[in-house]
Amino acid sequence: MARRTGLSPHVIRIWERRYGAVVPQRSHTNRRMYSEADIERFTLLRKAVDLGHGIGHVAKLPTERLRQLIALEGAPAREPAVASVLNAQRSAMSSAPAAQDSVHVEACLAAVRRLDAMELERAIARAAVALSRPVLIDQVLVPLIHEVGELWQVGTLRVVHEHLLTAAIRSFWSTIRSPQEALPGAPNMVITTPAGQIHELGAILAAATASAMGWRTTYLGPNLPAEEIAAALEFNQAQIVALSVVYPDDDPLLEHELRRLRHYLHPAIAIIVGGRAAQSYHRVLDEIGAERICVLADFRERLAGFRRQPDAPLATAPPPPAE
Ligand code: B12
Repeated sequence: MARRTGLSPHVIRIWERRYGAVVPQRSHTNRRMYSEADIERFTLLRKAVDLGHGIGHVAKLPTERLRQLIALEGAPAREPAVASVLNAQRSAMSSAPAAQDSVHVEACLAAVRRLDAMELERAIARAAVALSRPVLIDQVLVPLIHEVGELWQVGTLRVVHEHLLTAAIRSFWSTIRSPQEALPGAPNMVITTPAGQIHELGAILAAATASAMGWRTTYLGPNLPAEEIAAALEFNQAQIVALSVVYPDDDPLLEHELRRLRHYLHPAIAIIVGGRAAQSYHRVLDEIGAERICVLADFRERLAGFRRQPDAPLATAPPPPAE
């Protein structure tokens, strides 16, 4: 397959998984079985990428359209009319998700594989210079985290690789965050994960998303009991608490913690919960009036539409436990 298409097995897998470029059939032992049509499609996609198209722009094009594209652009000399068709096609495609990011994902992933902390930090920093903050988060960091998670699950990477990535993202977030980012008079948000939730990257990404939009953010790390979260909201006069819930999807302690949190907060304080396991707690989230927002783009919209309450509500956290 790799020999016939000119693509490495790794790229083939990424194009399949991340971009849905080809959906191969599976054998009864779950091995991928590529047809001639799949091979042609990968070959056309490789040529399109060689011609300068981002894989994200072309991955979902019908094969016939790809053939036309290669025939048009691969031709040695171009008539002016052809050039204008190409430009029209390019601008039509530019509304598709950008894919300049895949280069950055690959660079970061290569550094993770080599367990090269310095190179990983450099690769993230390069992406941060080249891309806007939302693109960096949505198109580089999120796919990178998910990819590392999958490679870890199948045993290609080890937990140390995941730890390296988590450490790099945590340190990247603290270096890019600057107090100047917060707009004057900006509302304040507390971001954390509830007690028992140790996966913190979703919370870090939510914090990075909010602070890039000019919010004052207080990121508290993971695994906080309800009364501490409420105390942080009270100290900072925060109006939103954003929580990330990733694993597991059936923790009764978490339900209890969420109810306790609601109990300590003024009803006007918004509780926003995201993360891959948030959906599993929809009942308790509905019960406490929390908003479930699992896509960072929706989070941005929500924050853009946020209106400060006229009289800032307070959380009423219980006093700290006696020594
Ligand atoms: C990093 C990581 C770890 C690290 C965590 C380190 C740390 N300090 O955070 C460590 C090694 C400790 C770890 C441990 C474990 N992990 Co883990 N881990 C991951 C990994 C790679 C990233 C997790 C993460 O932070 N995701 C958060 C974000 C990036 O992803 P997301 O939840 O999909 O969120 C998206 C949106 O919902 C949104 N979002 C997220 N949060 C929020 C919050 C708000 C407010 C908003 C608006 C949006 C939002 O943003 C994201 C981007 O779109 C994932 C892989 C993955 N695909 O997620 C596995 C994963 C979550 N882990 C998994 C497992 C199984 C475990 C362990 C049980 C492994 C073990 N055998 O010990 C333990 C559990 C520990 C525990 N007690 O909970 C599984 C869970 C499978 C499942 N059934 O759900 C995953 C999916 C890996 C896998 N593919 O199998 N893990």
